[in-house]
Order: sequence, then C-alpha cells, then structure tokens
Amino acid sequence: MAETIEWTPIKEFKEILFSQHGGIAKISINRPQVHNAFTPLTVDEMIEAMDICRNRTDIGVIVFSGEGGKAFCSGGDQSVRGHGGYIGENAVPRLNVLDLQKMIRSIPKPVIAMVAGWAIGGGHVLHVVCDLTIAADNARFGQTGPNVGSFDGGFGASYLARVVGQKKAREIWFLCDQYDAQEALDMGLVNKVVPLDKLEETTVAWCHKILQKSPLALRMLKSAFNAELDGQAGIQELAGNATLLYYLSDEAKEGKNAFLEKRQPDFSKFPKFP
Ligand code: S0N
Repeated sequence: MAETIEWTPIKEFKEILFSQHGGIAKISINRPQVHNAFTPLTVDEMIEAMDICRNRTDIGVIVFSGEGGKAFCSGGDQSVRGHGGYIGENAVPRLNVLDLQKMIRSIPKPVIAMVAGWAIGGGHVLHVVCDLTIAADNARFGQTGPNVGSFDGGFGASYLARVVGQKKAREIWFLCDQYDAQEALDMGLVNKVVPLDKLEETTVAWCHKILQKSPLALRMLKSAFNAELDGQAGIQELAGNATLLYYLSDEAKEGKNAFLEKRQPDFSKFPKFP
C-alpha cells in the first residue's frame, strides 16, 4: 500500500502546483495533457516558487515533479516555440528555463527530481541539474534536440557529461535514444529506482533524512560541488557562504561593532589558526 503524503498548498499558480509537507516544498508542473511540457509562464511560476523556497527558513529541501504519473516533463512546449524562443503572453520569445536551471544549481538547499514517466528534452535537463534524482520504474529519459531542431549546449551537455561521462553524454545527444529507469541507474544518471507507487514516499523519506542534517553543512557542500564546475560564479557562491559563516563569528562582529561605536577594532583576542 502506498503511503499518502499530505501536501498543504503554499501558493496558487496557473501551470504548477506548489505545496509543502513540513520542511519539504514540492513544485510540480501541472500540464499532464502535454506530458508537462513547459511554457514561459510555467517556468516563471517555477522561478517564483523557487524564490519563495529560498527565502523561507522553514523549507529545507525542494522536490521537483510533474502531475499525472506519466511524465516528469517533456521539455519546452513546442506549440509555443516561435522565432527565437518560447513565446508567452507578452509575445516576447524567451528561453527562461535557463534562468530556472541556474536557480536549481545555486539555491542553497538540496533539490530532488522525483521522476515518474517521461523526462525528455528540456525536461531531461531539469532533472539533470537537480542535486538528486529518484525515478519510478516507469521513468524514461532522453534528449530530443537534434530531432526537433534545438539543443542545450549549457548544463544540458557539459554537466550531463560530468554526470554520465563524455562518451555516454554524446551518445544521449547524438542518437536521441530513450533510456529506461534501470539503464539510467546503471549510467549514474539517477540515484535510485523504485516502483511508481513508492515514488513519493521514498522521496519524502530521503527528504526527511536530509532535513535531519546540518543545513549549513549541506549549503557548503552544495556550493563546493558547484564551485569546481561553475568557474567564477561557483567561486562567488562558495565565497558568499564563507562570508555568511564569517558574519556569524565574534571576530567579524568586532569589526562591525567597532565601526558603530566609533573606536578602533581590537582583533588581538582572536586566534591566528594554523
Ligand atoms: C515525450 C514523448 C516521447 C511521449 O510520447 P507519447 O507517449 O507517444 O505521447 P504523445 O502522444 O507524443 O504526447 C501526448 C500529448 O502531449 C503532447 N506533447 C508532448 N510533448 C510535448 C511538447 N514538448 N510540447 C508540446 N506538446 C507536447 C503531444 O503533442 C500530445 O498531444 P496531443 O494528444 O494533443 O497530440 C513525446 O511526446 C515527445 O517526444 N515529445 C516531445 C519532446 C520534445 O521534443 N521536447 C522538446 C525538446 N526541446 C526542449 O525541451 C528544449 C527546451 C530547452 O530546455 C532548451 C534549453 C537550452 C537551450 C535550448 C533549448 C531548446 O530550445 O532547445
């Protein structure tokens, strides 16, 4: 019997569901009629939900999913792909999913892709950039770009190659084959495969384990994993976390207090660690 998880809505959106279960937030694309393909609005809503998750100190881990059990996400909605990007209500062509990808990587909390059914095209890239992926046994993975006149040469190619290796990543893009959940597990593309009716409870169990860990340690680790790959942006993220930790120290507070008290700071009492 599958365990029923109670999710409390956080905010109402048009194309996503956004809810929480304790310290776990779930952002779920709600367009099952098109296998959860995303439009510019879907992505804007996901970005807004991610921003809320970032600012809410009670949220410790974020789950990405798609409604309906048949698809995580089938990528950009081809029916609104226009001249130069995906076209939303303002008629401006965009590829705002790239902003969402960057946000998934930089948000200082673990993001878990909970994949049932199709994770294809830009939907595949979304799970790739998540920190962890838990797949149902009905999950199918693949890129379609060269079939449909597109490609993701950013995280979708370079980070994928870091995850599965250069040869496999090139195979995934050059052949546009689809891979089942076991094949994905074998190539290190996902962390775990479970029966579909156990997907949510397994994901929530992983989230609960994560929520018991030190949030600052998790934050430092995520930015450390990113730093090596993300160049100056990665260093900035890691350094920002170092500054956060420094601000928490009496040594840093002495500098601020001295300024406000219009005196010279006395750093002599602080150890010069080896
Ligand atoms: C997922 C597939 C394999 C499922 O096949 P199946 O089970 O036979 O279902 P269908 O009958 O095909 O689909 C059911 C209904 O859903 C609609 N639909 C499915 N996917 C999409 C989609 N992406 N856009 C719009 N509609 C979709 C079907 O049309 C069908 O509707 P009805 O019943 O009304 O006919 C199969 O569906 C499939 O192959 N889908 C297309 C996958 C795809 O090519 N996705 C787009 C790939 N490109 C991107 O995602 C690019 C976006 C991106 O992230 C990007 C990022 C960085 C740089 C560049 C890009 C870029 O633009 O390339």
